[in-house]
Amino acid sequence: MTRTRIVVPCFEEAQRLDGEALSGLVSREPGTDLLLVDDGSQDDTLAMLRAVAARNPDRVEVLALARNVGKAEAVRQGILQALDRPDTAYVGYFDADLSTPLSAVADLRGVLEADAALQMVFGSRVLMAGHHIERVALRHYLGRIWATVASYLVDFAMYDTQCGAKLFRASPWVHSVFATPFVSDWLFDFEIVIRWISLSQEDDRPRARDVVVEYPLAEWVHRGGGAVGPAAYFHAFADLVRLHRHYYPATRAAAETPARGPEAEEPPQC
Ligand SMILES: Nc1nc2c(ncn2[C@@H]2O[C@H](COP(=O)(O)OP(=O)(O)OP(=O)(O)O)[C@@H](O)[C@H]2O)c(=O)[nH]1
Ligand SMILES: [Mg+2]
Repeated sequence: MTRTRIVVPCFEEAQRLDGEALSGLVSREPGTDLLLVDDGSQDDTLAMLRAVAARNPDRVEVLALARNVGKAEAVRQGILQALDRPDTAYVGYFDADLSTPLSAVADLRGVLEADAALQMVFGSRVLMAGHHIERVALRHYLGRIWATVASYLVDFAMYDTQCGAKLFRASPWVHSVFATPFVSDWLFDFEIVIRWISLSQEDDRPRARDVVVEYPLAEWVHRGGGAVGPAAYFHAFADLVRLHRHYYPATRAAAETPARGPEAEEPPQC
């Protein structure tokens, strides 16, 4: 059976970790395994992760990083380890606070299963009828402004780049996106898209807009108690400058390149 492997990056999460929920996912979903990454925490996080793995030895593994490297690098190292396993069909990451419930893993996988052309599905926090989305208002509005800027920069519409629930097809293309460290930390979710666009100038992969989709989550609840404070917005701005320096103008040119294949051809003249 092929596997879905979910990376959960954890930094000083001893107060928020829900071992029952993590174990619950692997009992409920025989095709989904967890890769819990301790990002050099000084609290009891690592011991708690190891306890979850001990209860589910074949389904949960722990990657213990010796020092704190930040979420982007912790996720990247976890994803690379998951992609190393030959039976991994899908790989993704979910935030440790489980603001996105783990039941969403199956929903996101369903999107990739339904369309073999898709490479990435991003959970999106869209408040709409029938969906339970609880966000802090200020963060929601700042997120909307950022998503508008980000959409402009990559030349296609995205609603929510920052949600900590994403799933990818375990393909060589996706592997190449995670192969080297990100230049950003707070904006690495967005850098994933930028990188795809940049790499599409070097090989024959399809355009990002044809392989990335967003999925409106059924539930997302702000948990609080995390490390995101006002300083995060300054870090994000510095990341944006770094992204611009590192990837522009290659990304701009690639984003504006017409699609390959029949749909890219000139429409017939009549
Ligand atoms: N802040 C932070 N988070 C990390 C780091 N390494 C891994 N993470 C994990 O990244 C995920 C998201 O963390 P944050 O971006 O800080 O957001 P948050 O902690 O959910 O903050 P809130 O939105 O206030 O709940 C969590 O699973 C963290 O444990 C790190 O160095 N710093
Ligand atoms: Mg959170």
